[in-house]
Amino acid sequence: MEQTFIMIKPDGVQRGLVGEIISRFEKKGFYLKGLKLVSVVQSFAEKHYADLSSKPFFQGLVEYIISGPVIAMVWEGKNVVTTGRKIIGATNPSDSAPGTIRGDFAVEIGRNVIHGSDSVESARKEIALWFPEGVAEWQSSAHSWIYE
Ligand code: RTP
Repeated sequence: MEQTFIMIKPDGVQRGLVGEIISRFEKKGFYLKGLKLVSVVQSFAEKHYADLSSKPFFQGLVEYIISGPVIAMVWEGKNVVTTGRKIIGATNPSDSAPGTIRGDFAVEIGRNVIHGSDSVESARKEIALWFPEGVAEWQSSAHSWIYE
């Protein structure tokens, strides 16, 4: 099944939103396959956001990501990349619908609480970058109650 990389950014950790965010993905019917608290160093943040290195906000983005620990996660499920982005909401919290994580908990684009892979291909790359040790293999006993 499809997997995605989800990161709760430093503001989400500092504001105590970790449980709330995990709960939303769990209740939806996705499976947690990897989870760790990480203090990101600058070179690693630059690697994760390499595609944005030419953007004017790049330096501020890197400083934000290394400003405190983050929660790195791998979630698995049907269409989890696209649906995960819907659960997260639009990049700019001013445009995120109420009911989404950013719509409910964020105001500023530079403090938007959470990251989610934007495609199956970037999910594959991000999972390899953040979880070189691999992720857990397990099957939920509720599987047949969630998936037909
Ligand atoms: P993410 O990678 O964090 O899930 O966000 P995204 O795909 O929705 O947005 P992306 O364009 O990849 O931007 C990555 C993160 O950079 C910050 N950003 N700041 N000041 C700005 O104009 C600006 N634009 C983007 C946001 O924290 C965004 O999530």
